[in-house]
Amino acid sequence: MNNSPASRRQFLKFAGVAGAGLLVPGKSFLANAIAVGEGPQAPDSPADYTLRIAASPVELAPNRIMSAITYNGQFPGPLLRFKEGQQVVVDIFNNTDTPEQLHWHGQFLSPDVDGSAEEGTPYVPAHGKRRIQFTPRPAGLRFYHTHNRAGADLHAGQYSGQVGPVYIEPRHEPGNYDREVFLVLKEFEPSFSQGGDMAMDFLAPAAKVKDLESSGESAMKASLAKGMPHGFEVGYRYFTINGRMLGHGEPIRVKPGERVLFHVLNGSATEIRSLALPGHTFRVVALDGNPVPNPTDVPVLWLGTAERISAIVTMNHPGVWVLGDLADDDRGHGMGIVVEYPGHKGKPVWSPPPPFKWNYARFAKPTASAAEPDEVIDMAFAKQNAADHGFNLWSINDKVFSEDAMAASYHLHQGQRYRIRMRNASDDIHPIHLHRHTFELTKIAGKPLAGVMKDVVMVGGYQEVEISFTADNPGLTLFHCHQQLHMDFGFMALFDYV
Ligand SMILES: [Cu+2]
Repeated sequence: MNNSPASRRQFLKFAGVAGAGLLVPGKSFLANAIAVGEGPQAPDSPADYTLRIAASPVELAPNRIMSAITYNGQFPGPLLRFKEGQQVVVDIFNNTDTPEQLHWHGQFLSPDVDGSAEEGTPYVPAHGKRRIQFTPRPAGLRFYHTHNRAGADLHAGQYSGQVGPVYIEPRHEPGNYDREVFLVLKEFEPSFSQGGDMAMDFLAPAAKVKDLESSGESAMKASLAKGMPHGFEVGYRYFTINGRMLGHGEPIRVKPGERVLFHVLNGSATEIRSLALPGHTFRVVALDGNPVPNPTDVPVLWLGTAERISAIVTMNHPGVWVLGDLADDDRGHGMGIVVEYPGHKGKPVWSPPPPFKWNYARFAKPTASAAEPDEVIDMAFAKQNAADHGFNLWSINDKVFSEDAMAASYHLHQGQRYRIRMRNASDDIHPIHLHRHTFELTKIAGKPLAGVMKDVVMVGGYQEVEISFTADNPGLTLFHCHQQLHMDFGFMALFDYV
Protein backbone atom coordinates (compact mmCIF):
# COMPACT_ATOMS: atom_id res chain seq x y z
CA MET A 1 0.00 0.00 0.00
CA ASN A 2 2.14 2.88 1.22
CA ASN A 3 5.37 1.32 0.16
CA SER A 4 4.65 0.98 -3.54
CA PRO A 5 6.77 3.52 -5.39
CA ALA A 6 3.75 5.27 -6.91
CA SER A 7 1.76 5.74 -3.73
CA ARG A 8 4.92 6.86 -1.99
CA ARG A 9 5.51 9.50 -4.64
CA GLN A 10 1.92 10.53 -4.25
CA PHE A 11 2.29 10.76 -0.52
CA LEU A 12 5.41 12.87 -0.70
CA LYS A 13 3.73 15.18 -3.15
CA PHE A 14 0.71 15.64 -0.90
CA ALA A 15 2.89 15.85 2.16
CA GLY A 16 4.54 18.84 0.56
CA VAL A 17 1.21 20.43 -0.27
CA ALA A 18 -0.37 19.85 3.12
CA GLY A 19 2.73 20.36 5.22
CA ALA A 20 2.11 17.00 6.83
CA GLY A 21 4.58 15.30 9.10
CA LEU A 22 6.33 12.32 7.58
CA LEU A 23 5.74 9.20 9.52
CA VAL A 24 8.65 6.89 9.97
CA PRO A 25 8.88 4.39 12.77
CA GLY A 26 11.81 5.16 15.02
CA LYS A 27 13.66 8.40 14.70
CA SER A 28 12.23 10.66 12.06
CA PHE A 29 14.05 13.94 12.03
CA LEU A 30 11.52 15.35 9.57
CA ALA A 31 8.53 14.54 11.76
CA ASN A 32 10.25 16.06 14.74
CA ALA A 33 11.46 19.08 12.85
CA ILE A 34 7.87 19.82 11.92
CA ALA A 35 6.52 18.89 15.31
CA VAL A 36 8.72 21.08 17.46
CA GLY A 37 7.17 24.41 18.22
CA GLU A 38 3.80 23.67 16.64
CA GLY A 39 2.05 21.91 19.49
CA PRO A 40 1.13 23.44 22.81
CA GLN A 41 3.97 21.57 24.45
CA ALA A 42 7.29 20.77 22.85
CA PRO A 43 8.04 17.06 23.13
CA ASP A 44 10.91 16.44 25.54
CA SER A 45 11.99 13.38 23.57
CA PRO A 46 11.15 12.22 20.08
CA ALA A 47 8.00 10.15 19.72
CA ASP A 48 8.16 6.77 18.01
CA TYR A 49 5.28 7.76 15.75
CA THR A 50 3.67 11.04 14.82
CA LEU A 51 0.16 11.36 13.50
CA ARG A 52 -1.14 14.66 12.24
CA ILE A 53 -4.84 15.24 11.73
CA ALA A 54 -5.47 17.84 9.02
CA ALA A 55 -7.49 18.59 5.93
CA SER A 56 -5.71 17.42 2.81
CA PRO A 57 -6.39 16.58 -0.81
CA VAL A 58 -7.06 12.92 -1.62
CA GLU A 59 -6.67 11.99 -5.26
CA LEU A 60 -9.23 9.24 -5.91
CA ALA A 61 -8.59 9.38 -9.65
CA PRO A 62 -7.10 11.93 -12.04
CA ASN A 63 -9.09 15.15 -11.72
CA ARG A 64 -11.14 13.68 -8.91
CA ILE A 65 -9.43 15.19 -5.92
CA MET A 66 -11.43 15.34 -2.72
CA SER A 67 -10.76 17.31 0.40
CA ALA A 68 -10.82 15.17 3.51
CA ILE A 69 -9.56 15.14 7.07
CA THR A 70 -6.73 12.62 6.99
CA TYR A 71 -3.75 11.39 8.97
CA ASN A 72 -0.38 12.74 7.77
CA GLY A 73 -1.88 14.14 4.60
CA GLN A 74 -2.61 10.77 3.08
CA PHE A 75 -5.44 8.32 2.70
CA PRO A 76 -5.43 5.76 4.13
CA GLY A 77 -3.38 6.87 7.10
CA PRO A 78 0.10 5.35 7.31
CA LEU A 79 0.40 1.68 8.17
CA LEU A 80 1.69 1.51 11.73
CA ARG A 81 3.65 -1.63 12.45
CA PHE A 82 3.99 -2.24 16.15
CA LYS A 83 5.58 -5.12 18.01
CA GLU A 84 3.37 -6.95 20.43
CA GLY A 85 4.19 -5.96 23.98
CA GLN A 86 6.74 -3.27 23.03
CA GLN A 87 5.72 0.14 24.36
CA VAL A 88 5.35 3.02 21.91
CA VAL A 89 5.09 6.78 22.25
CA VAL A 90 2.75 8.44 19.77
CA ASP A 91 2.32 12.17 19.24
CA ILE A 92 -1.07 13.12 17.85
CA PHE A 93 -1.31 16.62 16.41
CA ASN A 94 -4.66 18.07 15.56
CA ASN A 95 -4.48 20.80 12.93
CA THR A 96 -8.25 21.15 12.66
CA ASP A 97 -10.81 23.34 14.44
CA THR A 98 -12.48 20.30 16.02
CA PRO A 99 -11.31 18.43 19.13
CA GLU A 100 -10.51 14.89 18.05
CA GLN A 101 -10.56 11.35 19.38
CA LEU A 102 -8.22 8.77 17.88
CA HIS A 103 -9.41 5.27 18.67
CA TRP A 104 -7.06 2.28 18.62
CA HIS A 105 -9.56 -0.25 17.41
CA GLY A 106 -9.11 -3.84 18.58
CA GLN A 107 -6.44 -3.21 21.20
CA PHE A 108 -6.53 -3.77 24.97
CA LEU A 109 -5.67 -0.24 26.08
CA SER A 110 -6.64 1.87 29.06
CA PRO A 111 -9.59 4.27 28.74
CA ASP A 112 -7.11 7.15 28.98
CA VAL A 113 -5.65 6.32 25.55
CA ASP A 114 -8.29 4.08 23.93
CA GLY A 115 -9.76 7.08 22.12
CA SER A 116 -13.39 7.38 23.13
CA ALA A 117 -14.92 10.40 24.86
CA GLU A 118 -17.58 8.08 26.29
CA GLU A 119 -14.85 6.19 28.16
CA GLY A 120 -13.26 9.45 29.31
CA THR A 121 -10.30 9.67 26.92
CA PRO A 122 -9.21 13.33 26.82
CA TYR A 123 -9.67 14.97 23.43
CA VAL A 124 -6.75 15.97 21.24
CA PRO A 125 -7.53 19.69 21.37
CA ALA A 126 -8.26 21.68 18.24
CA HIS A 127 -4.91 23.04 17.00
CA GLY A 128 -3.28 21.16 19.83
CA LYS A 129 -1.41 18.00 20.58
CA ARG A 130 -1.60 14.97 22.78
CA ARG A 131 1.24 12.58 23.51
CA ILE A 132 0.24 9.08 24.49
CA GLN A 133 2.09 5.93 25.26
CA PHE A 134 0.82 2.41 25.35
CA THR A 135 1.82 -1.20 24.91
CA PRO A 136 0.29 -2.58 21.70
CA ARG A 137 -1.61 -5.84 22.03
CA PRO A 138 -2.94 -8.26 20.95
CA ALA A 139 -1.00 -9.17 17.81
CA GLY A 140 -2.69 -8.97 14.43
CA LEU A 141 -4.51 -6.55 12.15
CA ARG A 142 -5.94 -3.59 14.08
CA PHE A 143 -6.63 -0.05 12.98
CA TYR A 144 -6.98 3.52 14.11
CA HIS A 145 -9.78 5.90 13.30
CA THR A 146 -11.60 8.93 14.62
CA HIS A 147 -14.21 8.29 17.27
CA ASN A 148 -15.95 11.62 16.92
CA ARG A 149 -19.70 11.83 16.62
CA ALA A 150 -20.75 13.10 13.20
CA GLY A 151 -24.52 13.30 13.60
CA ALA A 152 -25.93 15.13 10.57
CA ASP A 153 -22.47 16.38 9.48
CA LEU A 154 -21.25 14.23 6.62
CA HIS A 155 -17.83 15.89 6.70
CA ALA A 156 -17.21 14.72 10.26
CA GLY A 157 -16.40 11.47 12.03
CA GLN A 158 -15.65 8.49 9.87
CA TYR A 159 -17.34 10.01 6.82
CA SER A 160 -14.04 11.77 6.27
CA GLY A 161 -10.64 10.19 5.73
CA GLN A 162 -9.53 9.32 9.23
CA VAL A 163 -8.72 5.63 8.92
CA GLY A 164 -5.37 3.88 8.99
CA PRO A 165 -4.23 0.27 9.43
CA VAL A 166 -2.21 -1.09 12.32
CA TYR A 167 -0.34 -4.35 12.25
CA ILE A 168 0.94 -5.66 15.55
CA GLU A 169 3.63 -8.18 14.83
CA PRO A 170 3.36 -11.29 16.96
CA ARG A 171 6.40 -12.57 18.82
CA HIS A 172 6.35 -15.59 16.51
CA GLU A 173 5.02 -15.00 13.00
CA PRO A 174 3.87 -18.29 11.43
CA GLY A 175 4.64 -16.76 8.01
CA ASN A 176 3.32 -19.28 5.48
CA TYR A 177 2.97 -16.59 2.83
CA ASP A 178 5.30 -14.73 0.47
CA ARG A 179 4.17 -11.19 1.06
CA GLU A 180 1.52 -8.98 2.61
CA VAL A 181 -0.82 -6.51 0.92
CA PHE A 182 -2.97 -4.16 3.00
CA LEU A 183 -6.30 -3.07 1.53
CA VAL A 184 -8.46 -0.34 3.06
CA LEU A 185 -11.99 -0.12 1.65
CA LYS A 186 -13.58 3.30 1.88
CA GLU A 187 -16.23 5.45 0.22
CA PHE A 188 -16.16 9.19 -0.38
CA GLU A 189 -18.66 11.99 -0.95
CA PRO A 190 -21.58 10.83 1.19
CA SER A 191 -25.14 12.10 0.92
CA PHE A 192 -28.43 11.38 2.64
CA SER A 193 -31.38 9.58 1.12
CA GLN A 194 -34.78 8.60 2.48
CA GLY A 195 -35.85 5.70 0.33
CA GLY A 196 -35.15 3.05 2.95
CA ASP A 197 -32.15 0.74 2.79
CA MET A 198 -31.73 -2.25 0.52
CA ALA A 199 -32.03 -5.55 2.36
CA MET A 200 -28.89 -7.71 2.18
CA ASP A 201 -29.17 -11.46 2.54
CA PHE A 202 -25.62 -12.76 2.39
CA LEU A 203 -25.48 -13.97 5.99
CA ALA A 204 -25.93 -17.60 6.99
CA PRO A 205 -27.68 -19.13 8.78
CA ALA A 206 -30.54 -17.05 7.39
CA ALA A 207 -33.07 -17.94 10.09
CA LYS A 208 -35.04 -14.95 11.34
CA VAL A 209 -36.70 -14.84 14.73
CA LYS A 210 -40.47 -14.45 14.40
CA ASP A 211 -41.12 -12.20 17.39
CA LEU A 212 -38.25 -9.89 16.44
CA GLU A 213 -39.56 -9.61 12.91
CA SER A 214 -43.16 -8.92 13.92
CA SER A 215 -42.13 -6.28 16.47
CA GLY A 216 -39.79 -4.57 14.00
CA GLU A 217 -42.23 -4.69 11.10
CA SER A 218 -45.19 -3.44 13.15
CA ALA A 219 -43.15 -0.53 14.56
CA MET A 220 -42.14 0.44 11.02
CA LYS A 221 -45.69 0.11 9.72
CA ALA A 222 -47.08 2.24 12.56
CA SER A 223 -44.51 4.94 11.85
CA LEU A 224 -45.21 5.05 8.11
CA ALA A 225 -48.98 5.05 8.82
CA LYS A 226 -48.49 8.25 10.85
CA GLY A 227 -47.06 9.83 7.72
CA MET A 228 -43.40 9.56 8.71
CA PRO A 229 -40.88 9.15 5.90
CA HIS A 230 -38.22 6.45 6.07
CA GLY A 231 -35.32 7.58 8.27
CA PHE A 232 -32.19 8.90 6.57
CA GLU A 233 -29.67 6.51 5.06
CA VAL A 234 -26.25 7.43 3.71
CA GLY A 235 -25.03 6.68 0.20
CA TYR A 236 -21.77 7.52 -1.57
CA ARG A 237 -20.59 8.76 -4.92
CA TYR A 238 -17.03 7.39 -4.99
CA PHE A 239 -15.68 4.03 -3.88
CA THR A 240 -12.02 3.26 -3.30
CA ILE A 241 -9.47 0.71 -2.24
CA ASN A 242 -6.46 2.36 -0.60
CA GLY A 243 -7.90 5.70 -1.60
CA ARG A 244 -7.95 4.97 -5.34
CA MET A 245 -10.94 4.19 -7.55
CA LEU A 246 -10.75 0.99 -9.58
CA GLY A 247 -8.31 1.37 -12.46
CA HIS A 248 -6.67 4.50 -11.09
CA GLY A 249 -4.20 3.11 -8.60
CA GLU A 250 -1.17 0.92 -9.05
CA PRO A 251 -2.22 -2.66 -9.79
CA ILE A 252 -1.21 -5.39 -7.38
CA ARG A 253 1.48 -7.13 -9.42
CA VAL A 254 1.71 -10.80 -8.56
CA LYS A 255 3.78 -13.77 -9.68
CA PRO A 256 2.37 -17.19 -10.50
CA GLY A 257 2.48 -19.41 -7.43
CA GLU A 258 2.94 -16.51 -5.06
CA ARG A 259 1.03 -16.66 -1.79
CA VAL A 260 -0.23 -13.18 -1.01
CA LEU A 261 -1.57 -12.46 2.45
CA PHE A 262 -4.25 -9.81 2.08
CA HIS A 263 -5.04 -7.78 5.17
CA VAL A 264 -8.44 -6.28 4.35
CA LEU A 265 -9.98 -3.52 6.45
CA ASN A 266 -13.47 -2.17 5.95
CA GLY A 267 -12.87 1.49 6.78
CA SER A 268 -16.35 2.58 5.78
CA ALA A 269 -18.42 4.80 8.02
CA THR A 270 -21.60 2.91 7.27
CA GLU A 271 -21.31 0.25 4.57
CA ILE A 272 -20.94 -3.51 4.45
CA ARG A 273 -18.47 -4.58 1.78
CA SER A 274 -17.68 -7.74 -0.18
CA LEU A 275 -14.64 -8.77 -2.21
CA ALA A 276 -13.99 -11.45 -4.81
CA LEU A 277 -11.12 -12.17 -7.20
CA PRO A 278 -12.24 -14.10 -10.30
CA GLY A 279 -10.66 -17.55 -10.54
CA HIS A 280 -9.12 -17.38 -7.06
CA THR A 281 -10.11 -18.31 -3.55
CA PHE A 282 -9.29 -16.76 -0.22
CA ARG A 283 -7.94 -18.88 2.59
CA VAL A 284 -9.20 -16.99 5.63
CA VAL A 285 -6.56 -17.20 8.34
CA ALA A 286 -7.66 -14.44 10.72
CA LEU A 287 -10.80 -12.46 11.50
CA ASP A 288 -10.37 -9.02 13.09
CA GLY A 289 -6.67 -9.86 13.36
CA ASN A 290 -7.19 -12.98 15.43
CA PRO A 291 -6.12 -16.34 13.93
CA VAL A 292 -9.15 -18.56 13.29
CA PRO A 293 -9.16 -22.15 14.57
CA ASN A 294 -10.23 -23.48 11.19
CA PRO A 295 -8.66 -21.64 8.21
CA THR A 296 -11.01 -22.22 5.28
CA ASP A 297 -11.15 -21.41 1.55
CA VAL A 298 -13.96 -19.11 0.46
CA PRO A 299 -14.78 -17.44 -2.89
CA VAL A 300 -15.98 -14.18 -1.31
CA LEU A 301 -15.13 -12.05 1.70
CA TRP A 302 -17.80 -10.07 3.50
CA LEU A 303 -16.91 -7.36 5.98
CA GLY A 304 -19.18 -5.24 8.12
CA THR A 305 -18.02 -1.75 9.00
CA ALA A 306 -14.70 -1.97 10.91
CA GLU A 307 -14.28 -5.70 10.38
CA ARG A 308 -10.94 -7.04 9.15
CA ILE A 309 -10.08 -10.24 7.34
CA SER A 310 -6.63 -11.67 6.75
CA ALA A 311 -6.69 -14.16 3.89
CA ILE A 312 -4.06 -15.87 1.76
CA VAL A 313 -4.58 -16.07 -1.99
CA THR A 314 -2.39 -18.44 -3.96
CA MET A 315 -1.87 -16.76 -7.30
CA ASN A 316 -2.60 -19.62 -9.66
CA HIS A 317 -4.79 -18.11 -12.36
CA PRO A 318 -2.73 -15.80 -14.60
CA GLY A 319 -4.44 -12.84 -16.19
CA VAL A 320 -5.50 -9.30 -15.38
CA TRP A 321 -8.32 -9.35 -12.86
CA VAL A 322 -10.54 -7.07 -10.86
CA LEU A 323 -10.40 -7.74 -7.14
CA GLY A 324 -13.69 -6.04 -6.39
CA ASP A 325 -16.98 -5.66 -4.63
CA LEU A 326 -19.85 -7.92 -5.72
CA ALA A 327 -22.19 -4.93 -6.04
CA ASP A 328 -21.92 -3.91 -9.72
CA ASP A 329 -22.85 -0.33 -8.99
CA ASP A 330 -20.27 0.13 -6.22
CA ARG A 331 -17.57 -1.64 -8.21
CA GLY A 332 -18.52 0.47 -11.21
CA HIS A 333 -17.98 3.56 -9.10
CA GLY A 334 -14.56 2.44 -7.97
CA MET A 335 -14.71 -0.33 -5.36
CA GLY A 336 -11.98 -2.56 -6.73
CA ILE A 337 -8.29 -2.89 -7.50
CA VAL A 338 -6.51 -4.56 -10.41
CA VAL A 339 -4.49 -7.74 -9.89
CA GLU A 340 -1.98 -8.29 -12.68
CA TYR A 341 0.27 -11.24 -13.57
CA PRO A 342 3.49 -10.64 -15.52
CA GLY A 343 3.14 -10.80 -19.28
CA HIS A 344 -0.60 -10.18 -19.16
CA LYS A 345 -2.06 -6.93 -20.40
CA GLY A 346 -5.47 -5.62 -21.35
CA LYS A 347 -8.68 -4.65 -19.66
CA PRO A 348 -9.03 -6.17 -16.20
CA VAL A 349 -11.64 -8.91 -16.09
CA TRP A 350 -14.44 -9.23 -13.58
CA SER A 351 -16.77 -12.18 -13.28
CA PRO A 352 -19.16 -12.79 -10.41
CA PRO A 353 -18.29 -15.59 -7.97
CA PRO A 354 -20.54 -18.63 -7.42
CA PRO A 355 -23.45 -18.09 -5.02
CA PHE A 356 -22.08 -18.02 -1.52
CA LYS A 357 -23.29 -17.15 1.98
CA TRP A 358 -21.04 -15.73 4.66
CA ASN A 359 -21.07 -17.78 7.84
CA TYR A 360 -18.61 -17.08 10.66
CA ALA A 361 -19.09 -20.67 11.83
CA ARG A 362 -17.03 -21.93 8.86
CA PHE A 363 -13.93 -20.73 10.66
CA ALA A 364 -14.86 -22.12 14.09
CA LYS A 365 -13.56 -25.15 15.94
CA PRO A 366 -15.59 -27.94 14.36
CA THR A 367 -16.59 -29.85 17.49
CA ALA A 368 -15.79 -27.60 20.45
CA SER A 369 -18.32 -25.79 22.55
CA ALA A 370 -17.73 -22.44 24.21
CA ALA A 371 -17.11 -22.10 27.95
CA GLU A 372 -20.23 -21.37 30.00
CA PRO A 373 -20.53 -17.76 31.18
CA ASP A 374 -20.89 -16.63 34.77
CA GLU A 375 -23.57 -14.18 33.73
CA VAL A 376 -25.80 -13.51 30.73
CA ILE A 377 -26.59 -9.98 29.55
CA ASP A 378 -29.67 -9.69 27.37
CA MET A 379 -29.85 -6.91 24.82
CA ALA A 380 -32.64 -6.07 22.39
CA PHE A 381 -31.85 -3.65 19.54
CA ALA A 382 -34.66 -1.54 18.11
CA LYS A 383 -35.16 1.29 15.64
CA GLN A 384 -37.45 4.29 16.06
CA ASN A 385 -38.02 5.24 12.46
CA ALA A 386 -37.18 8.88 11.59
CA ALA A 387 -37.78 9.85 15.24
CA ASP A 388 -35.10 12.54 15.51
CA HIS A 389 -35.59 15.19 12.80
CA GLY A 390 -35.73 12.50 10.15
CA PHE A 391 -32.94 10.40 11.64
CA ASN A 392 -33.66 6.96 13.03
CA LEU A 393 -33.07 6.59 16.74
CA TRP A 394 -31.57 3.35 18.00
CA SER A 395 -32.06 1.76 21.37
CA ILE A 396 -30.61 -1.07 23.42
CA ASN A 397 -33.26 -2.42 25.78
CA ASP A 398 -35.38 0.67 24.98
CA LYS A 399 -32.59 3.01 26.00
CA VAL A 400 -31.25 5.52 23.49
CA PHE A 401 -27.68 6.32 24.61
CA SER A 402 -27.36 9.82 25.99
CA GLU A 403 -24.11 11.72 25.46
CA ASP A 404 -25.23 14.07 28.25
CA ALA A 405 -25.75 11.44 30.91
CA MET A 406 -22.83 9.21 29.78
CA ALA A 407 -24.07 6.63 32.28
CA ALA A 408 -22.86 3.03 32.43
CA SER A 409 -25.73 0.57 31.99
CA TYR A 410 -23.84 -2.66 32.56
CA HIS A 411 -21.60 -3.45 35.48
CA LEU A 412 -18.81 -5.97 35.20
CA HIS A 413 -16.83 -7.85 37.84
CA GLN A 414 -13.21 -8.40 36.96
CA GLY A 415 -12.42 -11.99 36.05
CA GLN A 416 -16.04 -12.96 35.36
CA ARG A 417 -17.07 -14.34 32.01
CA TYR A 418 -20.07 -12.70 30.36
CA ARG A 419 -22.31 -13.72 27.53
CA ILE A 420 -24.17 -11.02 25.64
CA ARG A 421 -27.34 -12.29 24.00
CA MET A 422 -28.11 -9.79 21.26
CA ARG A 423 -31.57 -9.75 19.70
CA ASN A 424 -31.99 -7.49 16.69
CA ALA A 425 -35.57 -6.25 16.26
CA SER A 426 -34.67 -4.31 13.11
CA ASP A 427 -34.13 -5.36 9.52
CA ASP A 428 -30.68 -3.75 9.36
CA ILE A 429 -27.45 -5.66 9.80
CA HIS A 430 -25.50 -4.15 12.70
CA PRO A 431 -21.71 -4.49 13.00
CA ILE A 432 -21.47 -4.57 16.79
CA HIS A 433 -18.20 -3.58 18.42
CA LEU A 434 -16.87 -3.97 21.95
CA HIS A 435 -13.94 -1.76 22.93
CA ARG A 436 -10.83 -2.88 24.82
CA HIS A 437 -11.77 -6.60 24.82
CA THR A 438 -11.94 -9.52 22.41
CA PHE A 439 -15.07 -11.64 22.37
CA GLU A 440 -15.80 -15.17 21.23
CA LEU A 441 -18.72 -15.91 18.92
CA THR A 442 -20.81 -18.45 20.76
CA LYS A 443 -24.10 -18.60 18.84
CA ILE A 444 -25.36 -17.31 15.50
CA ALA A 445 -29.02 -17.59 14.55
CA GLY A 446 -29.53 -20.50 16.92
CA LYS A 447 -26.34 -22.40 15.98
CA PRO A 448 -23.63 -22.69 18.66
CA LEU A 449 -19.98 -22.23 17.76
CA ALA A 450 -16.64 -21.73 19.49
CA GLY A 451 -13.14 -20.44 18.96
CA VAL A 452 -13.80 -17.47 16.64
CA MET A 453 -12.40 -14.40 18.41
CA LYS A 454 -13.45 -10.96 17.19
CA ASP A 455 -14.08 -7.36 18.16
CA VAL A 456 -16.85 -6.66 15.62
CA VAL A 457 -19.66 -9.00 14.61
CA MET A 458 -22.47 -8.49 12.14
CA VAL A 459 -25.84 -9.18 13.70
CA GLY A 460 -28.30 -9.94 10.89
CA GLY A 461 -31.75 -8.40 10.50
CA TYR A 462 -34.22 -9.97 12.97
CA GLN A 463 -31.52 -12.35 14.13
CA GLU A 464 -29.91 -13.36 17.39
CA VAL A 465 -26.17 -13.52 18.00
CA GLU A 466 -24.41 -14.44 21.22
CA ILE A 467 -20.88 -13.46 22.16
CA SER A 468 -18.81 -14.13 25.28
CA PHE A 469 -15.94 -12.26 26.81
CA THR A 470 -13.92 -12.24 30.00
CA ALA A 471 -13.90 -8.98 31.96
CA ASP A 472 -10.11 -8.71 32.10
CA ASN A 473 -9.41 -5.06 31.32
CA PRO A 474 -10.85 -2.77 34.03
CA GLY A 475 -12.17 0.65 33.10
CA LEU A 476 -15.06 2.14 31.19
CA THR A 477 -15.75 0.12 28.06
CA LEU A 478 -17.88 1.21 25.14
CA PHE A 479 -20.17 -1.16 23.27
CA HIS A 480 -21.76 0.11 20.09
CA CYS A 481 -22.91 -0.45 16.57
CA HIS A 482 -20.02 0.62 14.31
CA GLN A 483 -22.35 2.05 11.67
CA GLN A 484 -21.72 5.78 12.18
CA LEU A 485 -25.34 6.74 11.57
CA HIS A 486 -26.48 4.21 14.17
CA MET A 487 -23.90 4.89 16.88
CA ASP A 488 -24.44 8.64 16.58
CA PHE A 489 -28.16 8.24 17.12
CA GLY A 490 -28.24 6.17 20.27
CA PHE A 491 -26.82 2.74 19.44
CA MET A 492 -24.26 2.66 22.26
CA ALA A 493 -23.93 1.44 25.82
CA LEU A 494 -21.25 1.79 28.47
CA PHE A 495 -19.91 -0.98 30.67
CA ASP A 496 -18.06 -0.24 33.88
CA TYR A 497 -16.19 -2.44 36.33
CA VAL A 498 -17.55 -2.53 39.88
CU1 LIG B 1 -26.20 -0.50 13.54
